[in-house]
Amino acid sequence: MIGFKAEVWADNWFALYVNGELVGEDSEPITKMRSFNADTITFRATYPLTIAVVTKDFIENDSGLEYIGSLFGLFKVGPWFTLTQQIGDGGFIAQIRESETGELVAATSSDWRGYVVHKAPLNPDCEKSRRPLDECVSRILDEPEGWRMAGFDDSNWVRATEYDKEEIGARFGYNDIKWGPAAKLIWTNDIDADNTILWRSQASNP
Ligand SMILES: [Ca+2]
Ligand SMILES: [Ca+2]
Repeated sequence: MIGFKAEVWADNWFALYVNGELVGEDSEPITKMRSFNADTITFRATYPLTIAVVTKDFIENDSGLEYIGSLFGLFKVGPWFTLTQQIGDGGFIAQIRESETGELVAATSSDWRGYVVHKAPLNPDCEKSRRPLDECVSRILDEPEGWRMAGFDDSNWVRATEYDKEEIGARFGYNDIKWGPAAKLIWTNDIDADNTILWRSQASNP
């Protein structure tokens, strides 16, 4: 077993699995408003690493919207108030180093593959609806069996799309980590509607 250090920033939440085991998750709950913290997670594992991550963009319910019926995202004033109710967006970056040598062994990039299990709204014109659960359409899938394990076939999953800081609006905790040039901000090609994504990558002994 070797010691590793993973650094992760997610808009808004993540859970990290290595070789099928949960090694850590976002230290702030997804329900915390504007959760843009970075996390450092240490763990021990044996090469090759099968890295599996769940990322979630915050949504208030299956409509895919956030700040439903709220004023400036601060407090609820009633189901008729839709000023800041919106479709939020996601984003995610991670890098993993060997603890002892500091050598980078994994980093998010377009080589990562993703599978969207919660997509909403499919009809973005429902964004200011007063009845979003009735009017926004979602597509929700089960997690595929065994997707965190080494032998899982992810060849039909989509390749990640890389984004820059401005496109994702990466801030706060994002700036607390020294990201190596190999680590890219990723999501699928739809940062708005794709809310919960499963990600996979592999790392072998460098
Ligand atoms: Ca978000
Ligand atoms: Ca969203």
